[in-house]
Amino acid sequence: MILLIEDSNVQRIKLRQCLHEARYDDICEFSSAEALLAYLAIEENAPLVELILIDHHLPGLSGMETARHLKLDPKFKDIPVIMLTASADPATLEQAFEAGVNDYLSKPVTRIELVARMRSMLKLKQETDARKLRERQLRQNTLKLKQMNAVLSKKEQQLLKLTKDLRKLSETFKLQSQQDGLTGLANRRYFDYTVAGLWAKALQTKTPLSMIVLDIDGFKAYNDSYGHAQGDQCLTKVAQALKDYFTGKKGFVARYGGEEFVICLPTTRPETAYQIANKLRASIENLGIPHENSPCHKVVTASFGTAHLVPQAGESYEKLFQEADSALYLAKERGRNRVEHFGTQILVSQASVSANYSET
Ligand code: GH3
Ligand code: MG
Ligand code: MG
Ligand code: MG
Repeated sequence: MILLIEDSNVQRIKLRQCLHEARYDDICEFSSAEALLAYLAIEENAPLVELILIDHHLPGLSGMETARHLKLDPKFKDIPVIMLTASADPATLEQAFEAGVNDYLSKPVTRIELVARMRSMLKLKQETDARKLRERQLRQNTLKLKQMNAVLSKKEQQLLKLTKDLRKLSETFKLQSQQDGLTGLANRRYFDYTVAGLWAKALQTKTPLSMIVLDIDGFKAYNDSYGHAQGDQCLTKVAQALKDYFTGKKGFVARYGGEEFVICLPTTRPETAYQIANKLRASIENLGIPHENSPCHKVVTASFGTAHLVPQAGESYEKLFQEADSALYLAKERGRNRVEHFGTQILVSQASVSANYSET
């Protein structure tokens, strides 16, 4: 839409005629700047305006003053203004351009000149509008991108935390699947897994393996006398004594089940395994846990069986365990709170075990 502001009816009709001839039909006419401003003040009108043709000499606000007024308002500042003036003296024109007038036409206006100026102004307006639209879209896209980035980085952080939590959980599960809940020692399952590995390695390197099995004496009676909860505490203390002994030493300790524990010692001589078992036996006795109804003592004790072999193809670590278990059975039979070795390799009595064995 083109706005035409001209106070002279004659001029207005002439201009309208020119515009129609040039196929500009969407024209809105005013006879004063005030009427124009009132029209523009209605919000929905301004976006429709493509060009303003304004006479310089008007009653009230002049064309130049109106241009200044419009250019100060962000809503109208991009509407091209062509001023129609009878006096084209340089000083007036300079003022007009300073005020924000985009172009001028000298009166009397010719159709050719009018159309040429209008075309270039309308082209400029279209380009300005297109650029503003692109800028607006760019701003919106940048904003969207920023929002998406923020969401993404939040999601990324959540994912990282989730991964960390999952890893922690999986470590906890792994530990739980390997540990005995009461004593914190390796459980039977992890014992089987680890000892199978130690056995395979010993078989490959043709090195010996020793095993110690121990079982608390009269533990049923202990539970009966002191209660199951205290029985648990007793198991924990015995397990701790085993852990303490093996801290910094080779030897894989596990709770085999109930009040029975097992230790696997790679590359260890039978005498050494026997001596270690005796030290463990003494340290359990020395815990001094009262056991009034023990079948062999007044404190908690344990019986031990040891066994030793160099793994052979076709055998399994269960053989070694069974031999150590048989020796344990013998220790129970022979009065408890003692160590027996499977087979005949060790014919040392407890009394003759010297404290100077090297534990290798
Ligand atoms: P022995 O000297 O021949 O080994 O006799 P014992 O009484 O120690 O052996 P027995 O096999 O008769 O009893 C073992 C007891 O150990 C029975 C069982 O209730 C108890 N026990 C097994 N596991 C646990 C446990 O986790 N906590 C407690 N408090 N007791 C347990
Ligand atoms: Mg006039
Ligand atoms: Mg027992
Ligand atoms: Mg038992």
